[in-house]
Amino acid sequence: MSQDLFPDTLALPGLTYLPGFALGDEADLVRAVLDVAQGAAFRRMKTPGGREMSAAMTNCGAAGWVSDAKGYRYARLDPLSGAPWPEMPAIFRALAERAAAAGGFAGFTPDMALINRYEPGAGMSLHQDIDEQDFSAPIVSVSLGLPAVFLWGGLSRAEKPARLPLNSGDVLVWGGVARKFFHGIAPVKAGAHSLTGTARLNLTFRRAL
Ligand SMILES: O=C(O)CCC(=O)C(=O)O
Ligand SMILES: [Mn+2]
Repeated sequence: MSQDLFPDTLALPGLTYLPGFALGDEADLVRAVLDVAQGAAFRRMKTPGGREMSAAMTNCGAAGWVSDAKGYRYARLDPLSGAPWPEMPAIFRALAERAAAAGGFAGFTPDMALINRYEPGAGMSLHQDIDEQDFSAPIVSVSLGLPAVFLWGGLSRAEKPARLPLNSGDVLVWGGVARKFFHGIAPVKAGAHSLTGTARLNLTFRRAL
């Protein structure tokens, strides 16, 4: 069932919250993440300013999101191995397409997924997803493992973000006028989850190329 976050206002259209949408696929999704990580290890990238990000990342699909001294970008090859990123698991693509359709973006097919791994204390500061070629495509974001608080701002960094608690199996879809809204993840609290242990995993599906 889809649920509009702020049904009484037009202030934040474009974000669809699908609580528990991926619950039936949780175990298979986590297994697929481990498969991807066999081919392209999780690593903590550096911002262009030289700061190590707190979330560890890897990618699958036609390109991977990377960050280093040269900036943020999509790369067809994994800079760690020099090889293409692992293929996107079929279960990833199927879930992303179903969720996008449920969020009003029927026909969306991701060409990559960025996978974030948050250990306790790790988070993601407010940012926009703006390195992709095609902003008509939405972002589909899947949460697995430890809970987190999603921060949902606006078009300007100054806007105070709303706080949306996310649990394992929850999916968010945002696009259209909200495609470039600032968002982030508050530092993840320590805990244990039967499938992911001490971590939260996030799959972010995009049309990057
Ligand atoms: O972990 C999340 O839920 C959000 C991740 C995110 O915004 C990103 O990878 O760009
Ligand atoms: Mn993002």
